[in-house]
Amino acid sequence: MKKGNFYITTPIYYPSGAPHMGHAYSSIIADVFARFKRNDNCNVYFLTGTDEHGLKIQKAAEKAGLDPLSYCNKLSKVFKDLSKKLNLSNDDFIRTTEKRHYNSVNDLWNKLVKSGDIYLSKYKGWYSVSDEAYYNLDEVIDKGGKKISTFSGSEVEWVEEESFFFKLSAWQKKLLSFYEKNEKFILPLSRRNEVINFVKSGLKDLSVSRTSFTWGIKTPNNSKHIIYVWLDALTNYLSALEYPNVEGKLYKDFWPASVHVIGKDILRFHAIYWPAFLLAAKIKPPLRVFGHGWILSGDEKMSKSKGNILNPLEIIDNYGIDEIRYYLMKEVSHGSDGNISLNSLEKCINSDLANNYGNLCQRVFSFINNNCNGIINKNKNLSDSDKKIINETKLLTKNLRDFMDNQNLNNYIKSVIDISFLTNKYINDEEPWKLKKNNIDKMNNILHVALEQIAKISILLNPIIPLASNKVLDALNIDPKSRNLYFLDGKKIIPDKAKIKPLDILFKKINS
Ligand code: ME8
Repeated sequence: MKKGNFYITTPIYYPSGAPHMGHAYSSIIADVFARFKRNDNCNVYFLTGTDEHGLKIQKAAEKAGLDPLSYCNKLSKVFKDLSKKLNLSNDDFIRTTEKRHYNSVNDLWNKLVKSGDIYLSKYKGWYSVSDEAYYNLDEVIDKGGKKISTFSGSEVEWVEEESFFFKLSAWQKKLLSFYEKNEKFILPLSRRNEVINFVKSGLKDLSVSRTSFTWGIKTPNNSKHIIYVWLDALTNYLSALEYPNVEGKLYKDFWPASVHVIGKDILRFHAIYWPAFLLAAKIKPPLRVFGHGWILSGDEKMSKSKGNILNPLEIIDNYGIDEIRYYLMKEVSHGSDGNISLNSLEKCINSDLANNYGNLCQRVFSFINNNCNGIINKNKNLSDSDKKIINETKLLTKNLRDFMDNQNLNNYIKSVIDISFLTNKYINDEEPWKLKKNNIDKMNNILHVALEQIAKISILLNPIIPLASNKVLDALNIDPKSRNLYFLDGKKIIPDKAKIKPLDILFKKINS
């Protein structure tokens, strides 16, 4: 019996240039939660994809000398390839140029028209093509002769054109009461406060169509208008579930979404506009929006326009995908921004992966393979120190599900790596190699406890470093179907007679 359904999404990426670490970061976070929930026996649907309409993409295509669709076909593939390279376990990859998405956007638009939430008027104000966002007059400043958004730092242009509007102002009170009723709709809590303050300060109606360019989805009843790219893009989360077929299995199982993982720069769209559109269309809003911080290079957001990009593909080729996944998840604090560098990446690989988890596995496996023919029989009487490490591990694992349910990945990893550290210490203190001649029963128990510890740590690290942890679990002869979190409820993983296979070095230490 599955425990429940869990629908998790990444932002769909603008294929307006090469992918960078920020993209990799958003995707890996979502993948870790998806894998954890699968290991916890949930029915998981994990979605990623590309956001292909709007002026930003139209301009990128023009610059590349291609028509927009050919351009998107080419660039969307780059992002799809990246998802493989990042070892994402996504169940679907959606493109907003697909027919299924058009059907879904048209239906949502029609619902908003029908509910009386859309009206025709004229937009006059600032627009940032790079953010695909409208900004209020008080959000724009003059900098070096250019008009800049104070929110994002990107350049804005003055726009005056006929436009359909969504009555966002009418949703202010309803949104505030929605946030109040759903305390964990926005995590971390600091971001929730940001959003609530913004909504309290007053919401203006939102322009939801453009007439000055053509690359997008036409409004159903007026082909002069292109649907605002954010209304188009956000709907991808429904399109992938075959919306408007609300009687279909995918939609029934997975809507409302469990978590939209996003970067803090796109919080307004997900935490204000999206629930307002959905409430207006009488569709349940998602259960959670998790806004992670930025990856910084120096003190600036890493982005193409700033030219301070660490290329994820190059780094993966040089260091390995598990290493990058671990580093990004461990070192960058999830609520706030984090600086990354090759130097701290190397330190992290050495300290946590090579010297801690890798070393633990290697020393226990080599000893058992070299001295016990790969077989360890557990005996009855566990010593006090055996019992102590088992109990300490129980304490460290107590809150793990809770951490993951609240997207507190930093504390999760810290607890797991502490278990590995404790287990190394236990082996150092117990010195099983000294017991081979005189107390083989005690030695066997220590090694058996060590194997059980390694199995637990490997299952817990599996969502973060799937390749290495699966190598260890293979060498422990643990069936892929049994690599789940039942041990958190007291189930043993390693049989009393444990047979292991040889294990290659997991992580090479980097000498710099
Ligand atoms: O925003 N650090 O797409 P996108 C951390 N198409 N995260 C970063 C980052 C950085 N330096 N730079 C970007 C879009 N990101 C829209 C999404 S969803 C319906 C539509 C994150 O390709 C950014 O915060 O510009 C966002 O979550 C994601 O990468 C995609 O950015």
